[in-house]
Amino acid sequence: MVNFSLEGKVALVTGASYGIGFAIATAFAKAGATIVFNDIKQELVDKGLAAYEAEGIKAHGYVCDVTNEEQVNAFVAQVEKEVGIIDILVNNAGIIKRIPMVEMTAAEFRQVIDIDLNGPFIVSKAVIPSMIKGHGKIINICSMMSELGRETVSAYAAAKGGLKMLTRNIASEYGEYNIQCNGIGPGYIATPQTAPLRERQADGSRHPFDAFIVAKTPAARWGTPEDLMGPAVFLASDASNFVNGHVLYVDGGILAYIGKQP
Ligand code: NAP
Ligand code: GCO
Repeated sequence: MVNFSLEGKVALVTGASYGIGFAIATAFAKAGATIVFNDIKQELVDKGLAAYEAEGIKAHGYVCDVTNEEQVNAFVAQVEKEVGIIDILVNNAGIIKRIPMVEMTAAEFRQVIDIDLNGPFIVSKAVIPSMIKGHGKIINICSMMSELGRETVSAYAAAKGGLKMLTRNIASEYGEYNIQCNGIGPGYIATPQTAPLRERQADGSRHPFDAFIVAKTPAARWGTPEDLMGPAVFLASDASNFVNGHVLYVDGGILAYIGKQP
């Protein structure tokens, strides 16, 4: 029988006070997992805890910046002591800066790389030693920009392209220890991160990018965080124990589609 259950598992989802991480963690909880999440501000951790409680989920929230190796190591040790060994890690925390490359400072570029690529490296490195003793699942939240570029997102695309290859490398290096590392590549999902791309124009019309994405998506809609729940539970469960180094695109078909003739 195929096993999609997460009963008895401890799942850490980084940056999961809201947005995609919150939806994935909620799905994991409904599948039986104990939820651990972090954010960089206590007020957001508190807001997240309240949001999980409203869903009937008793989550464990911690303040931790994924780019700070000392903080991450202390955080993981604290979770292992207070909650248990982490069976499932979702590297979800991430930012984007939409700036034309020639106008982006090196510091801005480095900040995106630090959170979106160095962060997953640091957190994965902290949890793998305990996973090696048993079994582990690592899911990296990649992007359309793991495969495609577009104007103003050079740092983000470089980070998410790198995250795809980090996913493949963790799969290659630790697969023999029964650790599976895969990616989820969401399409365009309606969250705070993409709100600027969907806001109404001054004249009340739709944002041009909003109309563009809907035309580019065979499903003819933006995705929702809920669209990612099933794929995430699949990759976190024993049902995917022979899936390794794969990036599962959950994009409504964007990557398969040349786009509607204007
Ligand atoms: P979001 O709404 O902006 O949420 C991002 C989360 O990451 C927030 O909770 C944020 O906390 C947290 N975070 C940022 N920097 C952090 C750090 N240094 N340490 C710990 N937490 C940190 O984004 P989202 O749309 O849910 O996206 C989640 C992930 O999916 C990101 O990796 C994003 O790149 C990826 N993704 C999004 C889409 C999309 O269309 N939305 C598509 C593909 C991939 P604060 O609020 O405190 O900053
Ligand atoms: C953008 C968007 C995208 C999405 C996502 C697509 O500005 O193009 O923010 O990057 O966030 O990554 O998969």
